[in-house]
Order: sequence, then C-alpha cells, then structure tokens
Amino acid sequence: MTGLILHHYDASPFTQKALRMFGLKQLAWRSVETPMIMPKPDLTRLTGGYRGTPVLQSGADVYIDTQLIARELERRHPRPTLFPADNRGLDYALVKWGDDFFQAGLEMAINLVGPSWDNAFAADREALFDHLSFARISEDASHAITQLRAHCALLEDQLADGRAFLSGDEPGLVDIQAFSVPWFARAAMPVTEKLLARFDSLPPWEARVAALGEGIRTDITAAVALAEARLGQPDLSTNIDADDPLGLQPLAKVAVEPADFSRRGVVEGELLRLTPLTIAVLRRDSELGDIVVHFPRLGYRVSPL
Ligand SMILES: N[C@@H](CCC(=O)N[C@@H](CS)C(=O)NCC(=O)O)C(=O)O
Repeated sequence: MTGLILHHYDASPFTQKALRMFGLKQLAWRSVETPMIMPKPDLTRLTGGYRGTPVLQSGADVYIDTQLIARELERRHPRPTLFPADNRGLDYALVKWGDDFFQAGLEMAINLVGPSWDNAFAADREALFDHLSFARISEDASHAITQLRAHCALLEDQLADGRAFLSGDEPGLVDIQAFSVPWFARAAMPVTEKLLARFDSLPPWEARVAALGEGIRTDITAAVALAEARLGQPDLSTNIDADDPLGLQPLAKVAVEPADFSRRGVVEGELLRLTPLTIAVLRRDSELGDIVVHFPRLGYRVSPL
C-alpha cells in the first residue's frame, strides 16, 4: 500500500496548509499524530532527523516541507489544480512571503502566549527558533504586530474587488499559504479580532478557505506507517543537474537541513537526485531499510560530508 500518510498535529499552522491541500483536491489520506515537542522517535526514525511538522509519507518515500508536499500532491493528483490562475512559479515564490507572514505571527505569539507555555514546550521552541531571543523579544512586540497587520492589509487589498479567492474565482495554493497565519492568530490570540477589525473581506475569505476541508482522514498508528515504510520500494534512480553549483556526484554523502527560520533537524544520506527545485536523499535505515527523503531546494542547505 502506498497511500498518503501525514505525520502531524492539527494545531500547527503548517499542518493546516497540508490539510487544505487535501481538501482542495478531495484526497483520502491517513493521519499519524505526532508529539508537539521532541523527542519524536517514530517521526525521526522515518526522516532520519527532521522533526518539523508536517511530513508526508508514501511507502518508503518521505516528503519534507509543505512547499514540497504541494509539489508532490500536484504531481500525483493534478486536478483540481493548486494553481487555478496558471501562476505556478509565482505562487511557489509566495511560499517565502508566507514564511515572512508566519514569522510575524510567531513573534507575536511568543510575546502574547509564550508566558503561559509550560517549561518543556518553551524550552523546545526556544531551541527550535534559535534566531529569536525569547528573553528580548518583548522589546519588539509592537513591531511584530504591525507586520502581521501589514500582511493582512495586503490580503484585504487583494480581496477588495469582491473576488472569492486571492487569484479570482477558484481557490489555490496562494490562498492556502496566506490563510494559515490569520487562522493561527485568531485561534491563539484573541487580540487579533481587534487588530483586524477593519479588514472586512478577510473573515468571509477565511471561511471559504476553511470550507475546503481536509479531504477524507483516517487515523492510524505510527507503527502502521513505519511498517509501510519498511515494505515500500522507493525509486533509487539518480539524476544530478549537471550545472548544479555544488558539483556533487550521484551517491555523494550529504547532510540536508532547513536553511530558513527554524532548526528542524539534519538528515544525512546518499544523494540520489538534485535539481534546481528538489533534493532526494537515500537513507539506509537499520530498522526500515531503504528510505528516500525528499526536500524542496528553496530554503534547504545541502552540505557534502
Ligand atoms: N517550511 C516548513 C515549516 C514547518 C514548521 O516550521 N512547522 C512548525 C510547526 S507549525 C514546526 O515544525 N514546529 C516544531 C515541531 O512541530 O516539532 C514547512 O513548510 O513545512
């Protein structure tokens, strides 16, 4: 069986993106609930060290990051498309805008909700987001809130002509990207309602994106997912872009890690495929056998070992 399995917890804004992708495409998928903090032994057994949320699995293929999850779902299930206005490159580029938007929400949450986090959760997030000084972040609280509001003002502008979705009549990846931050801000921080009170087009648009749903979910255990990884047969072909600036050879030993805003873990393996937009690495796991871990290129660092 090589159906889609998502490793996640629902409170994550990035999980919400994956759920709306399943919803837009009306896909059936299976859910493994992960812990919100380390340790996550089942997830890191599968990924080889990546601990972020969410992670998509299909047999012995593991897809890291919602950017790549979008790409893989679109490849497997092209209709309905995530790109209704045919702006594929631009819409993927907006993933980076989505990350900036998330940063504003994150800094706001650390300020407003952080003081009520229990010690274990606070310590985990401080290690994860080590580019932010938790002790000093309150000095910049108002600034973070202005940034969140500015991003929301862009959405309000885009929706001001009465369109249903950001690109027009149909929902797409760009709506899913943008939706997750106001969703999280409203859910976690009551002050958000007042901050966004003047942005009238946002709530009905948010409701339309939420109404995409999550496709058809079935809960399973991590043991079932790991058993499928053990039985799976990933594609072991190699394909390295001859013009790639890193000049790596097929099966070179590499480490891959996020080069963006959080320390979500390093994965070591043998390089199978490397293109301008994707990375695939083979892990030979003592319990699971051959696992191929796929990453987006944008925002991920590949280092020779
Ligand atoms: N660029 C990644 C970001 C994922 C991310 O930062 N997820 C957060 C959850 S919202 C996370 O990993 N938190 C720590 C954890 O779940 O262990 C993606 O799009 O998937």
